[in-house]
Amino acid sequence: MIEPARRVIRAAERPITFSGAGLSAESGVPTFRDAATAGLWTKVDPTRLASPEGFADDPELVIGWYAQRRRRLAGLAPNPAHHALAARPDIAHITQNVDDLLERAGAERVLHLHGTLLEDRCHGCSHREPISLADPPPLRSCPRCGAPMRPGVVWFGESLPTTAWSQAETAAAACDVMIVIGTRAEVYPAAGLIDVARDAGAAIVVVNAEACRASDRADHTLIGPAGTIVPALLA
Ligand code: BV8
Repeated sequence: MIEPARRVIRAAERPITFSGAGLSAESGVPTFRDAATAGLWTKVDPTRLASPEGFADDPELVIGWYAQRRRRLAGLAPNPAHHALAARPDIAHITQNVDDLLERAGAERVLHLHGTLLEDRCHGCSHREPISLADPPPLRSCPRCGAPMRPGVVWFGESLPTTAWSQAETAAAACDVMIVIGTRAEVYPAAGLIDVARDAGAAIVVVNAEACRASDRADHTLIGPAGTIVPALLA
C-alpha cells in the first residue's frame, strides 16, 4: 500500500503536509478526542474550554487546563514522524497543532493555523509574550492594557491568524501533493485546505490511525501510526 504513495511523493515538485493531533500523539500529546478518555481532562469538554465563552465562564479553570498541557508538553519529545518531516526543508508544513515538536525536530517552514502554546497574548489588545512551558504563568493581566492574558492559541469561534492562513491557502492551491497526517479533518476552515489542494489537482495522501473524513477525499490512504508510516513514506 505504501509504495504507490511513496512514488507519488517522490515525483512531486511541490509537496506539502497538513497535520493534526495524530502527528504528535506518539510523543505523548493527547489528541482532542483522546482528551475525553485520556483521564487528563475527563471532567472537562475541550471544545468548551478552548473557547472565549469557556474562558469568560471560568478563566481560572481554562488557564489551569493550559498550564497542565504546557507542563506536559515541556517533558515530551518529537517522534520519528516529526524528525522525518523536519528532514525535508523543501516541504512546507501546515499544522493545526499548537505544540512545538516539529520545530524541536528542526523543521523551519511550519505554519501554525491554530496558534501556539509557547506564548500568551492579551485578550484585549495585540500584546504578546513568550512563556515557559515548564513553568507556565497563572491567570494574569496584560501589562499594557489590564485585560486578561490568555494562551496564544485560536479558540473555537475565533478567527485564524491572517498571515498563517493566507500562506497556507496559497501553499494548498499551489501544491501537487498534500500529505494529510493525523487529523479527523472536522475543524474548519483548516480542514477545507484539503479541498483547496484537491481542487487544484493535487494528489491527497492520508496517514491516519483510522479512516476519517480526510480519507474520503484521498487518492492514497495509509492506516496506521504516523511515527511508523511517515518516515517510510519519505525515506
Ligand atoms: C472559526 C487550538 C469563524 C486550541 C483548536 C459555531 C460557532 C463558531 C464557529 C463554529 C461553529 N460551528 C462550527 C464552527 C467552526 C469551528 C469548527 O470547525 N467547529 C467544529 C467542532 C465543527 N471552527 C472554528 O471555530 C474556527 N474559527 O470558524 O472562526 C470566524 C470567522 C471570522 C471571524 C470570527 C470567527 C477555529 C477553530 C480552531 C479551534 N482551535 N485548537 C487548543 O488546542 O486548545 S482546534 C483543535 O481541535 C485542534 O487544534 C485540532 O484542530 C482540532 C482537533 O482536530 P484533530 O487535530 O483532527 O484532532 P482529533 O483528535 O480530532 O483527530 C486526531 C486524528 O489522529 C484522529 O483521526 C486519530 O485517529 C488520529 N491519530 C491518533 N493517533 C495517531 C493518529 N494518526 C496517526 N498516528 C497516530 N499515532
